[in-house]
Amino acid sequence: MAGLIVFGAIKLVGDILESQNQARYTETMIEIERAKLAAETAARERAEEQRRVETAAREEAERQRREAEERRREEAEARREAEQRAEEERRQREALEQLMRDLGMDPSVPEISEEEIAAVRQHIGYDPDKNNIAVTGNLNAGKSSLINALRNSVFGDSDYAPTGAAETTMNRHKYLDPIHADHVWYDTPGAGTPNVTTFGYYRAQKLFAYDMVVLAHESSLTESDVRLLEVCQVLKQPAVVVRTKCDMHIQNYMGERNWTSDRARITFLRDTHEDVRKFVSQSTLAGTGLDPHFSDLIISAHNVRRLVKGEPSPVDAVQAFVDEPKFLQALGIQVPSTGN
Ligand SMILES: Nc1nc2c(ncn2[C@@H]2O[C@H](COP(=O)(O)OP(=O)(O)O)[C@@H](O)[C@H]2O)c(=O)[nH]1
Ligand SMILES: [Mg+2]
Repeated sequence: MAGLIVFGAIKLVGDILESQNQARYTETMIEIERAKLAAETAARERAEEQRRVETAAREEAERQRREAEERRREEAEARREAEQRAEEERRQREALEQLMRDLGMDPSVPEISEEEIAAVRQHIGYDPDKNNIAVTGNLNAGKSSLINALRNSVFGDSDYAPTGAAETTMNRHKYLDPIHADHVWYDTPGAGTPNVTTFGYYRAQKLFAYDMVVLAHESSLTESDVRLLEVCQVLKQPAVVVRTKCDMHIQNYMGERNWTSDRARITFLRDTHEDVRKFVSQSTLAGTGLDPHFSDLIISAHNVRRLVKGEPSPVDAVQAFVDEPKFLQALGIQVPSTGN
């Protein structure tokens, strides 16, 4: 009996120990499982982190590659544009040099030296404090009449510029202006010099010495008028082209075609603008980088005088102002208020 009890006790102890072992074992196993899980999670997270780092590195490399490619593309584009610009400039230079040769200039030498300009200015009585403006154009173009009108000088005045067929200006003449004190006018002989190039003419007339040149012509523009303007443009000399005697031209349109003055005026103005458009469209300045556009200001000496005196425009279509206000503006003269 006692043996049974002892056995029972031993078994009980054994069972207890067994179950304790079992519990410890289970706990251990759980811990091992937990540790494994934690290790796996950590490994996964590390792998995940590693992937993130690699993806970021790949994306960064891709971004840098794209940026470099974009830079290369921009550089290539800039190179192409620079080449195109250089090519365009080369073409313009060649066209300009060709134009200069056509005008009688040598593109390889500076045209007129500072010394020559200074010497000529001294000779003609150039006034450095004033606007020195030369009026040039063919005989009978209306140059002297224009200079008288601008200064409101009338026949009989001591400084009246001689006009008319018999009164040709053989030499250059300087006229002070009592109305526009900061302007000096130079009447030029204007007779064409035969067998010289346009630049030869420009040089013989010493037009380079003036601050501005008024190129006066009377009826249609001619090739030589436009060429002279081109010399001024090439040399960057301010120039104003004027078509004089518009009253006479409109009167002629009326007489020849038996038209009303209104119709004659409209048609004359239209024809003149068409004439200029034709020259602009055929201009050899195209391609040289110089602007082929120019104005051919339509004026009469009578109206220039009226305007200078502050008189209003006549209402009659033959006499009414055309471009006279623009002409004065182009000369740097304040246009008087005329009340119309
Ligand atoms: N109807 C008219 N005749 C003018 C005008 N301007 C000049 N004339 C006349 O044209 C002729 C020549 O003018 P002139 O000034 O001597 O020309 P220049 O040789 O260029 O100096 C003269 O008989 C002037 O009276 C104008 O605007 N209208
Ligand atoms: Mg004259």
